[in-house]
Amino acid sequence: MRSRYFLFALVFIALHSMAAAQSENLIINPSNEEPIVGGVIHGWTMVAGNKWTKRFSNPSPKDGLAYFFAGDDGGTDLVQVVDVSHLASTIDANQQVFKFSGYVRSYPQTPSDISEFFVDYRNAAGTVLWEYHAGNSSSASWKLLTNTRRAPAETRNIRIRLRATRQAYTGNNDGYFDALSLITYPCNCSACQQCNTNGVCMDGPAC
Ligand SMILES: [Ca+2]
Ligand SMILES: [Ca+2]
Repeated sequence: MRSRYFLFALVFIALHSMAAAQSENLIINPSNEEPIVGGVIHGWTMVAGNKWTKRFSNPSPKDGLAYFFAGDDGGTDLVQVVDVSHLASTIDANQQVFKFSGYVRSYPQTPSDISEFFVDYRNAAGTVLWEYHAGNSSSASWKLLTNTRRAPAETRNIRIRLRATRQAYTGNNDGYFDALSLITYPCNCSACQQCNTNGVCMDGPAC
């Protein structure tokens, strides 16, 4: 019996340390599930367009009850800036990895509207040091777009932009977004290894 308790304790410790190594989702309101108050989507800023809201159906959400929808508006950007300055020491040592992921899809129509993600790694002055950009205009299903990247040294915040672009002159802008995630973890390479730009430990000459 004692050995069984010991095993439980080991499993608990292992799960706990895995959770500690990888962060929670750093994005606020990542799936557009929080209530919209006074026209504001909590955690997000409308940089272009002023009709961003929730959409609930036709098509169904990827996650939860709602997703990000730009409304009856042409070209639009919804933005959130994630502060990562508390990780400056491991970022500047080229050891901090970020994994972004999110889902996009469009309404089935011709021409079909476009969804794009921009993930901008920026220094304290707001200069973009590196950018992930991926988009989609196919309507078949929710499509996962993801990127894993070692943050460039001097990164202090990560700006996430959702850009929906309507292809017809009028009507709804049907580039949709849902289930976003940004997590972070240290590379944890051995002493002779280096963390490459994809966040993978590679043997150095001393290994
Ligand atoms: Ca959702
Ligand atoms: Ca449309």
